[in-house]
Formats: sequence, C-alpha cells, structure tokens
Amino acid sequence: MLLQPLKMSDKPGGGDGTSVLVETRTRTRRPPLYKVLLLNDDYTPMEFVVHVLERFFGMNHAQAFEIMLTVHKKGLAVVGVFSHEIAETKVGQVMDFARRHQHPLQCTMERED
Ligand code: TYC
Repeated sequence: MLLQPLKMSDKPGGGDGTSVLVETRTRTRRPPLYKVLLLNDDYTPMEFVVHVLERFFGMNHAQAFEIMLTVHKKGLAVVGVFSHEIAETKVGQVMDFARRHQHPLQCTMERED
C-alpha cells in the first residue's frame, strides 16, 4: 500500500498546533540468578565439606551432610542460587577457606537459564 502524506485533518488536533503525549513502557528485566556448585574430589575430608556447607550456606548439620553425600556420589550438587554478586562472594569464601586448609575442594558458579 502506498503511504499517503497525513492530511492536516487526519493528525491529532487537526494541525491546530496542539500535541499528544505518548507514554512508552520500558520493560524492566529481573537480573539473572546463579547456581553455586560444589564439586567432588578424592581428598577433601567429608567433615570439612559439611563444615563449609554449614558455615557459608547456612545449612543445619543434617542438610549439610546430605548435600555433601550427594556431591560425593554424583560428582557435584547445587548448594544455593543467588544474585551474581552474592554467588561470587560465596565461591570466593569457599575457595579461600579450602585453600587456607590445603584442601583441593572446588566451588564454581553457573548462570541459571
Ligand atoms: N569425596 C570426598 C571423600 O571421599 C568427600 C567430598 C565430598 C569431597 C564433597 C568434596 O565437594 C566434596 N573424602
């Protein structure tokens, strides 16, 4: 279809110099979440992993023991889901604590889909 120039009579106000304010809606996207993963290894003591889960992820002893066993058996487990900044902090705390105790425990983060 050919575009016809707007006739003054078709414009809002009919070309009388008045104007119309059009509201545009900006969609706000919620920030992505990140899974914090704990990885299994052959050397880190089970009790140390349980302690890490209690200390940095606020788990009680039973929850911590259960998740530790899941990591031990399956190779890894999600230990929490956080904003990017909180996830980075948790990973840093775990990696630092493990290194200071000379355990090879690995903790990483992954963006949720
Ligand atoms: N596999 C370790 C062991 O047998 C225990 C362990 C569990 C290590 C969980 C790391 O994230 C881990 N001592």
